[in-house]
Amino acid sequence: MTIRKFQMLVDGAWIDAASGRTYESRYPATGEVWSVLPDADEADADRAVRAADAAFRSAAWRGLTATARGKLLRRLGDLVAENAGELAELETQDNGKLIRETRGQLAYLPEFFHYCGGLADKLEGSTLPIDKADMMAFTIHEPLGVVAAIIPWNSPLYLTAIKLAPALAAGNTLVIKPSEHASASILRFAALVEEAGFPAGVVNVVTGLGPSAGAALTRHPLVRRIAFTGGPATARHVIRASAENFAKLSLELGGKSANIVFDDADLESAVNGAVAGIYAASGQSCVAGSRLLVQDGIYDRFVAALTERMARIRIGDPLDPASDMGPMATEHQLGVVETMVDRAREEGAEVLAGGKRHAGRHAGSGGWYYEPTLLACESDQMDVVQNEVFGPVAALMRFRTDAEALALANGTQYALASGVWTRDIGRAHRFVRDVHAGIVWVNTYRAVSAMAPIGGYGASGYGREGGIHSVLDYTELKTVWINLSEQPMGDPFVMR
Ligand code: TXE
Repeated sequence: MTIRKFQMLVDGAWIDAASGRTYESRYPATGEVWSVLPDADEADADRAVRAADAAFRSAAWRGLTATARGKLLRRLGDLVAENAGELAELETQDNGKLIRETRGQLAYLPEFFHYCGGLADKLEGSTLPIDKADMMAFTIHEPLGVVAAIIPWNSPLYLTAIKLAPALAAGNTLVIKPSEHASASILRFAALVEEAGFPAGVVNVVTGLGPSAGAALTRHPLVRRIAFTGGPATARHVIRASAENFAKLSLELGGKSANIVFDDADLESAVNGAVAGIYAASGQSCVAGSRLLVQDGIYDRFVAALTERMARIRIGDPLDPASDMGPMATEHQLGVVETMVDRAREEGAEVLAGGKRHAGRHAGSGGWYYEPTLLACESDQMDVVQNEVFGPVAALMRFRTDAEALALANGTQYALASGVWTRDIGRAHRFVRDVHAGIVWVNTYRAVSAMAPIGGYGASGYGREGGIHSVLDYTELKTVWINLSEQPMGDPFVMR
């Protein structure tokens, strides 16, 4: 395999790390090194934030009308569409996600830029019907300044687009820190940002490790907003960093989402929904339906149909469009999956399918494959029922009543997504009302759109990405008061 060398983008220049240090990234299907990237540290992060801050204040960016910003975003969306094939291949090479999935994501990705581009000049403030005589008051949405976008490895371009498009629509500038395991597609994307015509410094990309480059970025005094997707442990570092610079935060931290199948569900749809929820993307998805709660009456038929469907999942090279499931993105993550399944066995889980590594297509070459795994769990206190695996492992539980299903669904620290499979509209709506989750899918799973917010409660984080509000979330609200009176201002010691 020929090794590709990448540089990072700071202030319109493609550069190496100031220290000259690099790190390697591996192809998850074989474990071979395929790329070398700049290992940025505090000095590089500082340079990038200063460039973004200067760009934020520059006439080249601040002087643009919101309409002009919107046009740039739409042009960027067009460029992403034109280069979708190359971007998808780079991402698959980097994180081992199926080419079918990355191509699908890339085909949709331009919508984020088109949608937010359209919103750029529609961020209207309001005139307040103020209850004070001779006063007029109104609000203005202003950009915040430099945004630090911290991206994980599982869906680099999608998770970048959902941050960058609203941030730029609102007039901010960015420094993006991709995951050290998957930076290549974001670097290629950054070249398209330049090609679209965004001024130098508006979008910067700093590659490097979390504790060095990532930490330096999130605590930088000039950063005004941090958009983070990753795990809860890292999120705690990010929250602490924001205590230094008072940056506004949005955190998307994954989940332990319940996919709930009732007796009256359409069996085929529910089985496909379960597979889509936990085995698509090898379970490396924030919204993975990693808990399968199945009602007593349909349980045996559901398990039989699901295990039969699982046996037909084709595990293989992610670059092969015929593969259904690829490897884990990192060797570390493979270890996490193995450890959690072993612990589940010790805690009494019954392995109904999978439960071990898989050789993949490159047998003996060290690819990081794990079999689609189904674990029947008796107690909801088991580690695998309570904590995110971030792999192709479903914890299966049986329930009898609606109340029991709801108690199980709401019984973890996470609250990102949930799926409900039923043909009873009243039951579906009761769940929508009562389930503790930021997203509820009824008779479908993993549907996403530029127009639909994503985000959770509790340990799944806070803030929402996607939709109209995501753009407003990258703004500061200014309130303006104008005294219309011709009289001089009176008593200075009382509130007006
Ligand atoms: O993520 P990290 P990891 C979950 C999943 C997984 C676990 C750990 O359960 O097993 O998190 O994965 C950067 N300051 N999710 O370790 O560390 C890091 O370089 C600032 C769920 O890979 O959270 C990367 O760019 N940044 C999730 C980003 O944070 C730091 C997706 C995310 O890495 C940093 C991924 C620091 N101190 C994992 N340390 C989801 N919500 O979908 C690291 N980073």
